[in-house]
Amino acid sequence: TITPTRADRFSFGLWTFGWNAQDQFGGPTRPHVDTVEGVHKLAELGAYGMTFHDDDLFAFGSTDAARQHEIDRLKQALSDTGLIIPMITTNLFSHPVFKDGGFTSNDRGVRRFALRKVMRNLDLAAELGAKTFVMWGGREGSEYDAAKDIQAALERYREAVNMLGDYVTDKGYDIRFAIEPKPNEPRGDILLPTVGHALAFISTLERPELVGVNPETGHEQMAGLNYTHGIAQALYQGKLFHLDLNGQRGVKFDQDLVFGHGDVQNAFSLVDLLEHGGPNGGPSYNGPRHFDYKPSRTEDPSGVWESVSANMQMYLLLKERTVAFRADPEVQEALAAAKVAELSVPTLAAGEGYDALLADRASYEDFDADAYFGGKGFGFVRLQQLAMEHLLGAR
Ligand code: 3MF
Ligand code: MG
Ligand code: MG
Ligand code: MG
Repeated sequence: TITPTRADRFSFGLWTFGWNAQDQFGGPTRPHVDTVEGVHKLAELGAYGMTFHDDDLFAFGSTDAARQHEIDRLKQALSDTGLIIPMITTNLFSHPVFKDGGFTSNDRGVRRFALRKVMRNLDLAAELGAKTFVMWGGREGSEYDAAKDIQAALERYREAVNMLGDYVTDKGYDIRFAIEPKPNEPRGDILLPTVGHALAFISTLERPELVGVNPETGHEQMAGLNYTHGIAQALYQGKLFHLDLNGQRGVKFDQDLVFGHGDVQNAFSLVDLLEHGGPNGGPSYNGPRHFDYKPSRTEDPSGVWESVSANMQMYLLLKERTVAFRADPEVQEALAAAKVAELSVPTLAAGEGYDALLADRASYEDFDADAYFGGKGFGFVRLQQLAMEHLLGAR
């Protein structure tokens, strides 16, 4: 079935369906969507959660009363629908004060203000029961190498995340952080541009266990990378705390298309990984299936909700296709022929060290590299063709 239910754990950012379609080259093509309407619509369409930036819910600079009013309206809508808030994030990129970044602005006053804005939003995250706090540092970067000391910027980033880790720990909040990498846009170059950069940075922190990643499909693909590989490494390192699913077609601006409307092959392998843990098992992902996309500027309000449904349907269609792929005996045979499972066999025998390997003549002295495969290939293309036939519904 491709009808979404709560059990599928689909969530959407308030800024996704809420986008009024204003871009750098033109004004809005649609009215703004009210939070309460959005929550009801998501619940009706089968989502289980909504996420937001502070500034999506209440405008930057709102009075305490105006802020509270919006929080109260949201809480009422949540209790009326049963929708939850699995993740919250802070906007450190829209207001002009953040033009050179938040945590890593060259200006120290901005950095202190950014920390306070995040702390206030962490209190709200705890109040609403969000378990993940995403940090997308869209303005943390530069256009000009001479204008930014990258090592100092990383040190300030580290200082910020360390202090925020102290804050949630001291407050007893059940919240973990997820850093969202992106290579560029809006800055010419953004710090922590890929999953790999973010993972390396996390290992330098004082509380690395509190911090993981929130990889976005399009962001990795903007860097020319394989999203499924990035997600697999994040899972392998126990760092896949959250994710942003969408569609992207190649190395260009951040398109934020519907999930599966970009590189559909990669979307297929991704869903297979998330649902089944990859060809050899291994950890799969239990968190929200979160969509961070933009309903295209061409769409009217009904097209917005159709695009919301399209994300969930694409995910469920791909899930169906991956189940069929795995159940197909011909695929199982092709997987075996390709030795996909053999990669899970340790290269050394149990307890074997380099002495035993050195003593094993078959591994080297008698190993005939030229004759080894006897002209036989791995059959990876046949396996991929079977995957494509399943993806296209031809099997
Ligand atoms: C930009 C993004 C961001 C982040 C968001 C999450 C506005 O390309 O992807 O969306 O996902 O800030 O916290
Ligand atoms: Mg995102
Ligand atoms: Mg994005
Ligand atoms: Mg985006």
